[in-house]
Parts: sequence; structure tokens; C-alpha cells
Amino acid sequence: MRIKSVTLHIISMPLKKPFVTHLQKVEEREGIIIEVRDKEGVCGLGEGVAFSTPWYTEETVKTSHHMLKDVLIPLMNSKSFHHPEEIGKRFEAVRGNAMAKAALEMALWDLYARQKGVPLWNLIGGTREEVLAGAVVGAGSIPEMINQAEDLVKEGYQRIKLKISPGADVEIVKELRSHFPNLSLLADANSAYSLEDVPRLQALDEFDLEMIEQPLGIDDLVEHSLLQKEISTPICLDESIVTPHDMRSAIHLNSCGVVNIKLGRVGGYSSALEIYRLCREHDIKVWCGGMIEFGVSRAHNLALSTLEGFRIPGDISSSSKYWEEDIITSPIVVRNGVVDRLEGPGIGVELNRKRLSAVTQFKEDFTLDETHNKF
Ligand code: OSB
Ligand code: MG
Repeated sequence: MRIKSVTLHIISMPLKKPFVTHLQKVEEREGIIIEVRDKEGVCGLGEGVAFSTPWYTEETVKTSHHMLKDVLIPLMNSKSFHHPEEIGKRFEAVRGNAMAKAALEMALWDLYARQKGVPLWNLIGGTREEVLAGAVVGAGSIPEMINQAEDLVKEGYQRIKLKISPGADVEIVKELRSHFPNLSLLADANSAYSLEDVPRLQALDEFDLEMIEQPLGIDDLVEHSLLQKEISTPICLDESIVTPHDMRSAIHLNSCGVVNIKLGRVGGYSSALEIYRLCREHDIKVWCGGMIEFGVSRAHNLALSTLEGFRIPGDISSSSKYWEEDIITSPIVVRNGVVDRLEGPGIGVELNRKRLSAVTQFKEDFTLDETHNKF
């Protein structure tokens, strides 16, 4: 089985309303949609989730495009491979650039599952029929955040994540908790704090947050371990966990009790599955993180979240949370805080070609040397 071509679409779509964190206000989402096609015309889909600017990680849409075009797609020409796991391994020869790697690797997993005629969740060993979904409230004034949370709770979400930062934290969490005494709440700081803020973070302990996500810096595995000794709220790592090696270090240091796994951040399925296995072995809880993504990445998130260990609702929202119209033919819909797993082959969604071309800014086709790239 051979890959015949790869098509890359750079797209851009406005969000229904801006998504605000202390680092960035996202109003327009650029992204990369990848199609990998075999000789029979079977097509696997992937999505690059880097942002336009490097506020969340160091990657951008432009660096991902460069890596895909000049490094990763050409790498597929050089040797035959039999399973998408091997692609993950081959990409280890390239430093960093997890989101670019993930975009292509996801598409190859999807293609492999479609060729076998099975859902991708089945191929990776998923068992959950329903995926647990939660939604995120961006930073804003307290009344704005309460309103957003009320709307989301009305829509059926049973877990709400609040974006916080120093000075926009204790009051917010206190007010939201008193408004929603029984709601599952967590706070995501996107690395806004340092160890000097321990008293402020301790002040959050009384509000019964499920966890606090990435309070400290990306490289702060040691500092997170020190912080966890000072606060009772479990620490969940996001930005700090990029590789299985990071995960091993975090386990060794007791830096967290929870990890949010994002396919893009960790470089795709091979790495995500290894991080998942490590967490299972060491009793670290996991859930699936979100990236304000389009339907292709949402469908991949659903596949990943069918794994037995994904017992905490993820940042998995309906396509309609951010988009007037998604780029897939059947948008993702969350009902009563769950989404049914998708039963079609691969990730179980198809591109809405009309919508895709309406939002495409740039498109590029790569024809591969079929004599070499054999599965
Ligand atoms: O830190 O989890 C994060 C969105 C973009 C970049 C980083 C993060 C987020 C979210 C999830 O919080 C938003 C979503 O996809 O619903
Ligand atoms: Mg986060």
C-alpha cells in the first residue's frame, strides 16, 4: 500500500467570538488541513493546530508549513513503512515541531484505518461508546464569564474550565463557584504564575476545583513538583508535557496528578499513546485537551478519547462553539455533556469541500515517489 499524494490546505476562519487568555486574544483561527491519498483514492485527514503566532508553543502555521513541505513530507519518500507507528518513530529524527509532525501522522493513522475499513478508535484500542465533553470559558469580566458558563451549562456541558491569571483568579473562581455550587470546575493558567505566587494559588484550594492546569512555566517540572507540595488542588500539566520523556520526568518528580493530552502538542498518536500508557502505569489521570480546532482535529480527539483511561471530560465542544460552519460534512455535536463515538471508517468524518475551499487561503499538492513509500 502506497501514498500517492499529499494535499495541504492553509485555512482561516473567524471565531464566532474572540477567545481570550492572558497570553493572546484569538479572533481568527488559521490552520492546516492535510489529506494523504493512496493509489485507490482512499484519503486520510490530519490537522495542524499551531496558531498564527507562537503564543502557546513555539510553532506557528508558517513553521508547520515549512516543516511539512521541506522536511516531513519528503521523509515519507525515503523508506517503506508498514504501520503509522513507524512514521512516529521516523519523525523522531527531526527535532521538535510536534504540531507539524502530528498533522501528517494523524492523517496517516486515519488513512491506515480507512484502508482497513475500521474506525480509528478501534485501531488504537478505544472502548468508550460515549466521549465525555467539557467546555472552556475564556478570560473576561466576572459577569461575562458567568454568562458564558451559564450558556454552556444550558447546552449540557457538565465540566467547565476557566482561564485564569494573576489578579484575575481568586475572585473569579469564588464567584463562579458560588453561582455553580455543584458544577465540575477547573482553572487553566497557561503558565501565568511562578513560585512567588504560592499564597495566591493556595487561596484557590477552598473552591473545590477539580484541578489547576499548567500554573507554572513550560520548563518548570521541578517547580510544579514543589508547588504540588504546597497546594491541595491537583496539578494538571498541559504545555510542559511534549514528549514521553517529559512524562517520565514528571512522574519521577511527582509534578502532577493529571495530564491533558493533545495530539498536536505531543506530535501525534505514537507519542500520545505512549504518554497515555505511562500515565496508566503510574496512576496519573488523563483527559483530552483542545486547541480551538476544526472538525478534523475534533474527530481525532474523539477517537483518542474513546480509550478507557479518558475518564475526565476533555476540552471537547460542539463545532458550533467556535464556528458558524465547520469544514466537515456532519459537525460535531455535544449533547448532555457527551458525544457518541463516530462509527465510520477512520476518524468517521468527511470534508465539506465547499466550506473548505471557501476558507482556504493557500493549497499545495505533493506527489510522492510511489516506488518507495510502501506501508
Ligand atoms: O491551554 O488548553 C489550553 C486553546 C488554545 C490553546 C491552548 C489551550 C486552549 C484551550 C482549549 O483552553 C480551548 C478549546 O479548544 O475549547
Ligand atoms: Mg491548557
